[in-house]
Amino acid sequence: MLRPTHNGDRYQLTSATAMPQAAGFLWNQQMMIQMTCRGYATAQFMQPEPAKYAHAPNLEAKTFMQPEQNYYAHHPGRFFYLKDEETGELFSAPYEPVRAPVDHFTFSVGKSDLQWTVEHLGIRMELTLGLPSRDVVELWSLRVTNLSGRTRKISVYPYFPIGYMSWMNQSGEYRADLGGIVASSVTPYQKVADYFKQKDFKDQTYFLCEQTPDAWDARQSAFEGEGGLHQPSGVQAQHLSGSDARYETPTAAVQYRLSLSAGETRDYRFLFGPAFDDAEIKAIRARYLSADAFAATAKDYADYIASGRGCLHIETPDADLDNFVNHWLPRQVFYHGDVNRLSTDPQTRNYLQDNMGMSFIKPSVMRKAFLHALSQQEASGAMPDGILLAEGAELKYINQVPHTDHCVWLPVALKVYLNETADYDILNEDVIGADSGVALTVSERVSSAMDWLLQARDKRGLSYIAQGDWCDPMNMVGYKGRGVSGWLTVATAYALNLWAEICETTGASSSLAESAKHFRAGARAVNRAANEYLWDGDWYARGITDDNVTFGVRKDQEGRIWLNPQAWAILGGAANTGQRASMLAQVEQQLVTPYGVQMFAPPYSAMRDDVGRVTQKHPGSAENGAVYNHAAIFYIYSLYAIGESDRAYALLRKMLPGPEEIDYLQRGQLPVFIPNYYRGAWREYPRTAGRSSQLFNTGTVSWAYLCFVEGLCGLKGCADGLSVKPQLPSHWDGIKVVRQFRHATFNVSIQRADVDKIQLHCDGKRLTTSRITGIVVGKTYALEVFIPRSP
Ligand code: CEZ
Repeated sequence: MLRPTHNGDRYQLTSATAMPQAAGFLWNQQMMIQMTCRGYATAQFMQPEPAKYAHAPNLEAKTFMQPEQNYYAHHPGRFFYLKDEETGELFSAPYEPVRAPVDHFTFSVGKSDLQWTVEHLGIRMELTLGLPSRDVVELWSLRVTNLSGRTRKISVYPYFPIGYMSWMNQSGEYRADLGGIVASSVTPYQKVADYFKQKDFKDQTYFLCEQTPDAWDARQSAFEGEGGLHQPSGVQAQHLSGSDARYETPTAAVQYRLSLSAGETRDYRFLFGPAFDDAEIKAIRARYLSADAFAATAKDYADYIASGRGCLHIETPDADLDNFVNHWLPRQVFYHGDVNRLSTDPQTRNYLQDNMGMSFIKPSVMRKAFLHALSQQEASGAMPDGILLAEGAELKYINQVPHTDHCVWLPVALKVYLNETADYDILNEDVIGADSGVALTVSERVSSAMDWLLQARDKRGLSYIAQGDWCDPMNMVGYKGRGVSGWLTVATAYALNLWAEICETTGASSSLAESAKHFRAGARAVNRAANEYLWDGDWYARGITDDNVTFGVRKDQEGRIWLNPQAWAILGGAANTGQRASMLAQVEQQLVTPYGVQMFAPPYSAMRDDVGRVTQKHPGSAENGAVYNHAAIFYIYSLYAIGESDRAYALLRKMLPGPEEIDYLQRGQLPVFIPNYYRGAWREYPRTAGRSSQLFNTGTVSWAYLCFVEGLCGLKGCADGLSVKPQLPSHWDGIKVVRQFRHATFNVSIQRADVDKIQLHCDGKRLTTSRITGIVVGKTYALEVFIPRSP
């Protein structure tokens, strides 16, 4: 049903019904498209805010990308009907809208294209979707082959619904001069000011055909008629009717009537996308609509994707894991760092963590993003809720709700960048405040952010939560101004310690040495407060409400134990060895499921109005007790930090669907990305537990890559080189790794042997330390690492 090909750089699904939501996605800096195996599509492009060129058939609300989207018969998609002209039989590729059982189905997800092969009625249809690396346009190719051994008369109908474009103005028609269907609209607005913002929008949607079709429909109702999408009236007729749409819902359906001799093949190419005007459509056609241009574009796009290939190649006993780490995980990290989730105002924590991942792929991107984020720091040292990326961008959605954690992510992201690059010069870089115009160095700004965290605490020394911390929807713990976050308290200690460590490492100036002392002392104070007020006997509480109720504690029926405070108490040093042991045991007992570790348990079944809207989400979905992978990866990272290699690996492996078929079916997702969550509520709702959100926007991936690089493989950068401390799960004998690091290549073999501590050989010579220093740019090193048999 599901198999990797070509060394795992493609995954093929051979059923359209086993995992109906299974999807792949492609993007460039201007657009993104996610397509399910059955042909439904969700696409967006930036102008500069996210916009659509194929719409739902009804008025749509604007929102950020959502998990677990439901698809329905009229959902936007890209479909190809095929009719046998002799018998009238019909099917559609990939699968929707006809849903005819076909003889052969393959959905093949590649890193730089999506393909389908569908065979039925003795005809094969092969579809490929590609994107260019810059422009907003879908490149579709269709190959039709007659497999039946006799001459056939068929009609093929590409059908690309355009949907309800606008309540002000929408239309569509076939344009012989442009060679396709063009739908026009005016993006609705009411304020005069919006006219000036929107007048340059790409309000046209085109569907261009390389070969002139025999017939077409540009009006949805004419194409669909009384037959419905399973049997459109247009398709039942001999010819599509040549309709237009005049303030009616437009569509793009065209017909090719053909006679194919036995074995004959025909190739077609189409373009689909948004444009401003005819001139732009003509230019797009000229640039892309030919066999040569398709080939050149595919190569260019593959190069673009390959430019995000990451710094790690592994060969372990688990081939599916290798596929994921070598091909798909860096791709998803690259997506996040390259396009910032197609948002012009990413949440500050997302922006910093998504770019943190770029440290492994294109460190210069992370550097620039870090400086950009700091330029929006407030005079108080606080970081804003979102980082504005485009001129005229505004803080939207969740960024209008005050959250108190954003400063934490500065040292977290910076540390990863410094480990990877040793670019300590960045600390002396001047950053000019966007509002204030004041120049401060990076280290001054990070210090002021850390001081902000230190002062944003109550009399007890616990961190205020306002209307949320990392957990966005935890909006009512502290909205009256008194509630505190247990997680943010221990995370503050982690941030302070990280920053102190960076200051100590550079150590050059005495002021940095002073800062280090100051922040170490701050972290100790914070941790003392955490232990005094938040330790509940076996684990840390999640917080204390405005009305002084401690929650996330033993006596709670719901939301009893939360993962984040435990993970970050390990990282930040609040927890001593004894506390760690009891936390780990409780997490194991209360939170670990076959699909990963839940963010908390039990899920809330009803509103708790001193915690907030997180408790109103469906139990087991999203933040309400799902296996929320971002929270899970913090915990995994903390396990690697304390050498809990087996626990860490077991949970890390569960981020990935499979490899057993039953697990794929339950999760419903291909192993080509990590979703933001798998359903939790494993005890309460086992039927849905494990189901993927299908949402590939998640802060998880930069941390997951970090866990593979620095945790599992233990190949972590330090100021003067590369430190080597692998943490293989105990059932593995050895692995091979190729690690790109500071412009050198390390071919690493890690083997269990009869040694009592790690032994390192570099280019045949035994080293006395476990780090490689004096790394030479361009050089290839051979490392042999022997690790003890029992950890
Ligand atoms: O958004 C994510 C945020 O992007 O939720 C995480 C948070 O740390 C990330 O920064 C945990 O709360 O508003 C909501 O209720 C949504 O659930 C968002 O919080 C959530 C969405 O999954 C984003 O795609």
